[in-house]
Amino acid sequence: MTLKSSFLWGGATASYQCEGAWNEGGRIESEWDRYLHENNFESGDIASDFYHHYKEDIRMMAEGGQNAFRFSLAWPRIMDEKGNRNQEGIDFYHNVIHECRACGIEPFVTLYHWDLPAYLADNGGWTNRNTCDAFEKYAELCFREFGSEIKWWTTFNEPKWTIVSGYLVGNYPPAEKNAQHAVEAGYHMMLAHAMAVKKFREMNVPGSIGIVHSYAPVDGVDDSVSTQKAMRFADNFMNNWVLDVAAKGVFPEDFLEALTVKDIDLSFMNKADVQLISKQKVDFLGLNYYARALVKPYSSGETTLTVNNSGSKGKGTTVTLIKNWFEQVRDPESKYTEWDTEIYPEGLYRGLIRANERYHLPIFITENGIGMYEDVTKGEVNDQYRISFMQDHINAMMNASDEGVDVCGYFAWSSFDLYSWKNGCEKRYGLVAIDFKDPNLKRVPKKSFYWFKEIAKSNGTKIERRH
Ligand code: BGP
Repeated sequence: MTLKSSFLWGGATASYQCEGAWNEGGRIESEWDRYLHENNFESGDIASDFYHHYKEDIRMMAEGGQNAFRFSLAWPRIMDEKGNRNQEGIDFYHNVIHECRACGIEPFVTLYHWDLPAYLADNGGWTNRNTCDAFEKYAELCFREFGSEIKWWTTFNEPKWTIVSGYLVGNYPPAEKNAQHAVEAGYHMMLAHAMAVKKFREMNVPGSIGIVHSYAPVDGVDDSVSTQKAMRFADNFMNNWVLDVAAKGVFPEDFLEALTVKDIDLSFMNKADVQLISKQKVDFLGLNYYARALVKPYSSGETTLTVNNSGSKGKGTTVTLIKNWFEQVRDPESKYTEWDTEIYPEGLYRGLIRANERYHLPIFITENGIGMYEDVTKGEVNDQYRISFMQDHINAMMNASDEGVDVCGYFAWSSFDLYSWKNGCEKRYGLVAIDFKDPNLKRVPKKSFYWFKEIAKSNGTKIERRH
């Protein structure tokens, strides 16, 4: 079977990771600027400098046969500390959208890809319910400003990773290890999502709205009852608190119960807000797929959550173990990247089938890609590994589509090389190479760019099909 003719083929980016120009055009400080500057970590101050290169980059997408571009609006560029509009920032996004349209590229917009304004972080960030009100105002401004130009909207990118990393692993701002705060912040993010969807409906914005989730389909090491229980804990922790809420309006009951057992105080969940959440359902799901989660029952030890942000130097240091719930394990049969990410295309196929069974919604693959070290100084990067990775994952997606899953688009992460959170610019995902040491940030398409062009132009028929 072939994919629908309206299928979107593109690349994805995020404002902080690609724009640079962190203190230009009236942009205020974000939580990430402050965190990376204060700790002297590699930052996205310049990144790919998309702010000044957007025309070149968007034209290149069109030359690469792409018909869509996923990007995020930066809240700190659009609104100042008093909640007033920043015209220069708004104009920038009008220009980006205009360029997309001029090149035949469908803009696919994320409202929030992690760049929380720093002044809101100072007041408790997502642990403070006021941040939900501020987000609603920001979303309203975006809908009013860009509503007539955008068909595809998403509220949040990956609530799961930003919350888990920010409040449990402690490797993203606000760099805490505090389970109570993690739950409060995650809940408020889902409430803010629902408030934005409500506003979208009330304003009769043309187009559709969804959410983007970092989807980790859960597999178990065996079929035992204890493994199945561990899988349910893992699924609630990794997926359901975002997807069930966005698609069905409910928090999984057994998850709330398990949190209470862990002494989490849920009294902040007030009735009116829970009711508001229950009424706001998305039109579609955006799923970012990098890897599945293979789990076994919890055996011993304290809760440990660590992420490898050091590449080959930190290989094997990633641990996800939640006391009394589950442990994530490595599959000895699988290949892993230098950053410990399993390469497992079948997980995408199975995950899509499950998501379709549970939610019956149209689905976009909003991110999929592989992070590698690459020498971009010696002409075209011959990234055959990326081509194989994408070939296998697009094949998996098409197999799911053949079985009736309504897949509407595929976005490669990333359109071009950009800044990777805490990993720096040397963890490369792009279809286009950027030499970050070159003052002009020269762009050169990689081999995968040309391969993807043929796939997009053929609407997937050039994928080598395997079951
Ligand atoms: C997703 C994020 C992206 C991007 C990608 C790759 O979780 O939505 O922003 O960064 O993963 O991850 P990383 O940069 O950590 O390798």
